[in-house]
Amino acid sequence: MTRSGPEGPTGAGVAVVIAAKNEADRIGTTVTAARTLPGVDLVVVVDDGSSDRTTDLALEAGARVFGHSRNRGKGAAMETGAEGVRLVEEREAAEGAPGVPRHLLFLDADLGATAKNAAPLVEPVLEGAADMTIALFPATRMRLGGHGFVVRLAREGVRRTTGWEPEQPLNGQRCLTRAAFDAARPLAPGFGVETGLTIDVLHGGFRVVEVEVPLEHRATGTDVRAQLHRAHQFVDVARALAARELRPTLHRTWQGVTERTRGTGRELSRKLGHIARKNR
Ligand SMILES: Nc1nc2c(ncn2[C@@H]2O[C@H](COP(=O)(O)OP(=O)(O)O)[C@@H](O)[C@H]2O)c(=O)[nH]1
Ligand SMILES: [Mg+2]
Repeated sequence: MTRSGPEGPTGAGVAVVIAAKNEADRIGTTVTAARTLPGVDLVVVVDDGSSDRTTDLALEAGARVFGHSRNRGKGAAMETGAEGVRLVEEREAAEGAPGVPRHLLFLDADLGATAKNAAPLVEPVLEGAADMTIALFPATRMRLGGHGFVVRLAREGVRRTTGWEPEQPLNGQRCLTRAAFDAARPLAPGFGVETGLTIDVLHGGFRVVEVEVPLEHRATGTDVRAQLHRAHQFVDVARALAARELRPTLHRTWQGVTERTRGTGRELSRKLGHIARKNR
C-alpha cells in the first residue's frame, strides 16, 4: 500500500507547516483552509511556547501539532515542523504506506481563511517547474511599507549575496522541495529564516520564483508590540546576512591557504594575514 492523493509528476504530495505563537484567534481557520489545498494531506502546526489555546484549536481543526515548551523563534519552529513531517512519514513507512517525501508549504498562522488561496504557490513545485516559490501579497504591498527598512535590508542582502532581487524577501509563505529545504539547513534563527532560506536555496543551485497570491495576513500595527517585532526582525535578518556574507570570504581564505601554503607556524600566519587583507 502507498499513500494516496493528488500528487505531482514526481509522486510527491504536500505537507503544510505552520509556525505559530499565540495564534488562538486564527489558527483554526488557517488550518481548515490549508487542508483544502491541492496535494495537501498533512498539516503540521508547531506551537512555539504559546500561552493561549493555539495547540487545542489546531488539533481540533485537524492538524498534527508539535510543541516547544518555551519560545525558540520562528526558524527553530520551522525546523521542528519539517522534522515532524519526517517523523510522520517514517511512521507511515513502518505501517506499510511508504511514499515520496512530501514538498513543504510554509504558511504563517495569521492567514485565516485566505490560506485557501495559496494553491498558486504549490502548483509550480508539484509540476517540477520550480524548487521554491515565494508569495507576493498584491493587496498588502502598502502594509509591507510599515517595516520597509527591514524589507530593504533583506532585499539588498539577498541581491548582494546571490545577484537576485526579491520583491518581498520576508514573505513567509513558500513552497519548496525537500531537496531545496535540506540545502538550507540549519535554518537561520528567528525572523532571519526567510532571508537565509532564499540565499541558501539559491546557493544550492535551486530555482526560486515569486508568485502573486491573493493572501492576507493580520495588519501590521504601529503600537509598541509591532515596533518590537520589527526590531527583532531587523536584528535577526542582519544576523542571517552577516553569517552568509562572511561565508564566501572565509571560503576564499581557506582556498587561498590550501592552495598557496605549504609552511607552518609563523610563515602560515603571515600568509593567512596577507590573504585575509586581500579578501577585505
Ligand atoms: N515560531 C514562532 N513563530 C512566531 C513567533 N512570532 C510570530 N510567529 C509566527 O510568525 C508568523 C508571522 O508573524 P506575524 O506576527 O504575523 O509577523 P508579520 O507578518 O511580519 O507582521 C505568524 O505565523 C506567527 O504566528 C515566534 O516567536 N515563534
Ligand atoms: Mg503576519
